[in-house]
Order: sequence, then structure tokens, then C-alpha cells
Amino acid sequence: AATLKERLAELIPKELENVKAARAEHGKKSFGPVLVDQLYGGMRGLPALIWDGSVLDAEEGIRFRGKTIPEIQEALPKAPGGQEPLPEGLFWLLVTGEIPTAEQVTELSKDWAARAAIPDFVEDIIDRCPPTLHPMSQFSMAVTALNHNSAFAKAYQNGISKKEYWGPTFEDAMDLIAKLPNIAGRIFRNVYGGGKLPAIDPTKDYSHNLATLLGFDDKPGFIELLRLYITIHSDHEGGNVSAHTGKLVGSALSDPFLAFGASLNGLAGPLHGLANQEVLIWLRKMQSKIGENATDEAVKEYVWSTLKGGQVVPGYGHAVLRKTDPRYTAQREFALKHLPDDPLFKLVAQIYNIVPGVLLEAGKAKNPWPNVDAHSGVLLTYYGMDQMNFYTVLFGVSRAFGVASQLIWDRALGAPLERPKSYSTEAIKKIFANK
Ligand code: FCX
Repeated sequence: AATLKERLAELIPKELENVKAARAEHGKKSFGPVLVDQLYGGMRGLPALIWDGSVLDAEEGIRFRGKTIPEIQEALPKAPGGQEPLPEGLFWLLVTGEIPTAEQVTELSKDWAARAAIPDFVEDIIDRCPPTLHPMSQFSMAVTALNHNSAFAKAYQNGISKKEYWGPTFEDAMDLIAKLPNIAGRIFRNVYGGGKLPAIDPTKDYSHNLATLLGFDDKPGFIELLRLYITIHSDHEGGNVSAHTGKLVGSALSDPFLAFGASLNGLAGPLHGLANQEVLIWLRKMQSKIGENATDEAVKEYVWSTLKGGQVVPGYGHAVLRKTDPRYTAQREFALKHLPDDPLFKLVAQIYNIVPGVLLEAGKAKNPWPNVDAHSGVLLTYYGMDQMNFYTVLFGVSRAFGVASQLIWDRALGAPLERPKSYSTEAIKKIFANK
């Protein structure tokens, strides 16, 4: 069977033709007007990027290469005895658009295990960080420092031809994903204790190894959770802050380590990936204020007090989605299967019945429904990971899958430097004065 790189080499010439044909047929068609409000409004809804791994529908949620979350849960290979899809398979799907065989997935696990070691100096960088430095800052520094051994950066310095860019980009993308468990595990143990980092086991899958490095591999449920978690957090089309940042920085031909380091800095913001930490902090604050088995009335009042304090309700709302996030639903189903009686899970379910009504009544949020972050912390807490400010690191490990696969294609298809046009308010006033 073909390796992922061999399959890519077959697919790239076809995709170059496919893009050429799409541009020849549709290239001069208009995508509709741009409103001045969109320049001021964070470019919401502005069609502006090509992103092949996934497309987000406001009502239905994410599809990875055309497949919904339940469809990929069904179709992707599982670990022996496991029920959740292996993220290795999701990566194969994101890169090729094809469902891999179990054998191809096993080969990827082995390949990543073989690439997993991180340079000594990167270990030193992590070890020197004060434990008070947020794990996301440590994560982004370590990933950025991997640029030291970038195959792409080296090939570029050696004068590689543009047609060949994708090869070293692929190697960097694979190295990037492979090295994240060692980075995440080292940060976790430095910050929270837990002893020396064990070695990666080349016979185990990626999520199993990640669980081992974090010190949670004695819990089979946690390993299964990581498989699901990494799969559903991997990609959410191209416009979100982390994905778009990676693509933007990559467009300057910064290598995948520099590009994904930048993605992580965006993911670390509270309106984006940091929200999963914020949800747990918010839930704990609520419990300390109104007690553990609070009535619906008391919860409702607490939600209102959050809004009246000028804060957002973390885990609710979305820039694109207008219905409950299917990533939330997938995690809820996992909880129903593995932890139906967990008190914190019950609180999350109780909140689901209250927050949307309050947000609707408050009348500002365009989407009152929960997003992915409303649920993830509860599952991690159940398995004993209550180190909330580590949660976004796991989101970051997952997001590498989506960003890395797009970076490979951007270099294969010769994606240009991004350079949209900006205007000053003075310029807007002048341009539209008499229109
Ligand atoms: N609580 C309170 N107010 C909210 C809200 C929420 N959960 N969601 C939106 N609003 C407010 C906005 O703050 C905005 O207020 P303003 O007019 O005073 O600026 C207004 O409603 C309109 O915002 P809207 O168009 O609905 O949403 P945006 O596209 O601007 O923002 C996010 C989307 C996700 C940033 C917003 O819903 C939010 O802040 N949610 C809470 C944080 C969160 O959960 N982020 C994670 C999102 C995601 F899943 C991820 O990236 O991981």
C-alpha cells in the first residue's frame, strides 16, 4: 500500500489541474458585494480563502472533506478494542480526501513515533520556563524553536525550486505533529509535577502515547477521549483565528513550525481556544457562589450576573455556527456513554437548558447555542485532568492536524503571499462620500 507521501505525490498533479479548471471556469465570477461593515466587523462572512480540509456550515456544523463527525466516527479505523476514530486516519483524510486502511493508519502511528523526539535545546527551553508561564506560551515557544531543524527552511536556503516546496513542507508537517506529544508532556510535567517523561512506545497509537506522556495512560477512557478529542478539534475550516493565522504566516514561506507557532498564539486567546479553560473556571466560580446542586433559577441568575458584569458566557456563541456545535454533541454522547452520572456533566447539561434562553433574551449574541469548548473541560476533569490552564494545549495539539495538512497543500498548489487591502476611516469617508 502507498504511504501518505506517495499518495500525495499522485494526487498533487491532479489537484493542480482541478484548481486550474475551477479557476478557468469560475475565476472571474463575483462572490457578491463587500459591505463597508465587513471591514469594520472582523471580516465576518467575507469569502476570502481556499481551505480544502473542511468546510463549516452555519446550521449543520463542520464537515471534514465532505464528511460529518458521525460519518467519520463510523468510517475511520479504530484502535484494537477502541470505538473512537484514530486521529491518524483523520489526518490522512484531511490530506488526501480519502479514508485510509487500518494498515495505512498503523504506518502513520509508527512514522510519528519514530519522529517524536525533540532536540535537547528545545527541552531546555521548556525546562527553563517558570511554571507560572501559561502552558500555551511555553507551547508556542517550543514549536517556534523547532524551526531550527526545518527541512523546508533548509531547502529554501539551498535554493529549492518552487515546484518542489511541498516535499520538505510535508516532512516538517509530519515532524511537527509527531513532536507535539513530547512537548505537551514535558510542559505538563514541568508545570504540575508527575515525574520524568516516559518514552514514546512505537507500537502504540498517537493518542495512547500522548496519554502516556501526560501520565494518564492507566485510564483507557482517557485514551479513547483523546482519540475523539483530537479528531473533532483538528480543523474548523480556514477563517478561524488559529487556522487563518497558520495559513497567513505560511504564505510568507515561513516554515510549518513558524506558521503553527503563530497559530498557537491565536488559539491562546479567550474568545478562541482559551475558552475551554474559561468554561471550567466559570463553572467552578458558579459552584462556589451558588453551591453544587443549584436550582435552575439560581443558575439563571448567575448567567445574568455574568452578562451584566460585561463578560461573555464562555463556551456559548460562535462567529459562524447558528446551531448547537456538533463537536459539542459528540462530546455529550461520549459523556452519556462513559460518565452519565458525573455531577459536572449534569451541570453542563443543566446549563444547556438555561444559557440559550438567557442569551436570546439579552438579545446580542447571534448564536445562543454551545460551541465545542462548553463540553471538553468536563470530560478531561472526569478523568482527573483538572489542570484547567493546560486544556488549550490539547486543543493546540489537535489543531496542528488541520493547519499542517493545509500548509502542505498551500505549498503544493503554489498559494500566493496573502496581502488583502486595508483602508483608513478617512479613506472610507472619502471613497463613499457621494455614493
Ligand atoms: N456571551 C455573552 N455575549 C456574547 C456571547 C456570549 N457567549 N457570544 C456573543 N456575544 C455578544 C458579543 O460579545 C457581541 O457583543 P458586542 O456587540 O457588545 O460586541 C454580540 O454578542 C454579537 O456577537 P456575535 O456576532 O454573536 O459573535 P462574534 O462572531 O462577534 O463572536 C464568539 C463569536 C465565539 C467570539 C462569541 O460568541 C464569544 O465571545 N463566545 C464566548 C467565548 C467562546 O466560547 N469562544 C470559543 C469559540 C469557539 F468555539 C472556539 O474558537 O473555540
